[in-house]
Amino acid sequence: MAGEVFPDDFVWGAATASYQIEGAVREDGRGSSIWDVFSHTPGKVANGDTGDFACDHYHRWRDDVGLMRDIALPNYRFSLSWPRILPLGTGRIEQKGLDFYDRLIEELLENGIEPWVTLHHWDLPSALYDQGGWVNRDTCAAFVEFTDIVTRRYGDRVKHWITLNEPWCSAFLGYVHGIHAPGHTNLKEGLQVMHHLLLAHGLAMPVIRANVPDADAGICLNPTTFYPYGDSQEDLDAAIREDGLRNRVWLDPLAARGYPDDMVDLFREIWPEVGPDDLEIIATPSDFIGVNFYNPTYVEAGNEPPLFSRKIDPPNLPRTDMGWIVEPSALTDLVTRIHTDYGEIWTKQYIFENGAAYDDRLVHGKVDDRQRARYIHDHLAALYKAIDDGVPVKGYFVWSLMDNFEWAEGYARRFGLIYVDYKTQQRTIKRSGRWYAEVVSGNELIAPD
Ligand code: IFM
Repeated sequence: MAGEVFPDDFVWGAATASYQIEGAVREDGRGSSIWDVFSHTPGKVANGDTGDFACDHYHRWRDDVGLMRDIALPNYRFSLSWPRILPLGTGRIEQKGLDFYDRLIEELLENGIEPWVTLHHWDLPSALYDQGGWVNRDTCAAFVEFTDIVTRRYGDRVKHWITLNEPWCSAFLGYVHGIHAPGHTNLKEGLQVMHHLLLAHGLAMPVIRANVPDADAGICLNPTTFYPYGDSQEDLDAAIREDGLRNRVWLDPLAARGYPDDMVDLFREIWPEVGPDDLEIIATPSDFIGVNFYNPTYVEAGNEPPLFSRKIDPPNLPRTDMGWIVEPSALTDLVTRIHTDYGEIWTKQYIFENGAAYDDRLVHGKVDDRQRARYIHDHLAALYKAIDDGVPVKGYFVWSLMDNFEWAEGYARRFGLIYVDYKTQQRTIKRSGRWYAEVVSGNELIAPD
């Protein structure tokens, strides 16, 4: 397929997150985060990898902005490290932490690159975790304090604000499945964390508006499309339950519909404490809904509580290095569904993350990652189809700008448009990075090979 010309104002970008790229975890007064503790706990991260050095972006930020310019990147999404700015989560501000992002923002703007800032991409200050972390309602107030400080400081230059990245991961991977920090396995806690994250988002929105009146602000979720594996009613019901916990428990309250009845019923015994005004706060209007998408999920009916479903990967579909199935049409289905079901609430969707991990090799100074370019191409084609059908998707960010610390998978999984040699910290623009630069510059989808 060729010839897909995107709308003139379409936003093209690439994304990263603080703990995944910065390193310098003990420099300039930065406090500890739950990911420092988790990654240093034996057995939690593949190969014992940690974010201690990561891509050393804290020192190489200027060169990294240069690389963004080399691939003609007009927009860059990154997150702020909360413990770099508030080492204890609240109270004392670390000036050097604030200065770091000032320099980065200035450099981006001088190079014509628009900053898109995520306030919280999982690196919660350990001091807050010690007081209960996201299970403790007070963490919402701490998040508001952090939001206030950074939006006052950068709001004259940063206009795009994303409150939270993928709160489903913080709540369920972090507190229920135990595979992300802080590594708990407690469903009741996970549900309370879900509610507090939504509440923190709702409380932060008016603060962003007050400090940055012309802000474009919202939250970024990782919803996905669930397909029943078979034709039975049981498989369909299992898909509906999965959709409830991954998609509707987030989207419905944000869209002022409250928590979905089927989920409240399913988890009745352990449903979180919800204050009298909480749902109204969570439903504070936002400017967009951010969507991170990698793969759909197929499910059939199963025996395991609480969702009584089993995930099945159809054997005919290709997979990335993460083992995730590749099915781009699911992205068309997802953004179309969000528009159909929630279109009167959000008239803008942004794809804030999409991309793939492949086993890249640096050979004679080159990385020939045509599989990644193909993955991105096919997802952009799927997105174009939805846009052409009237779905208001206004932008697309590749995950990721560069290879980085892939959480529990450590450095073994590479998602970047730019290859990072972690021993030398040398960067090499991959074939996909050069191809993406051409797409962005022409505002048109071109064949990757
Ligand atoms: O690396 C992560 C990112 O931090 C959040 N979204 C998914 C990516 C790939 O797993």
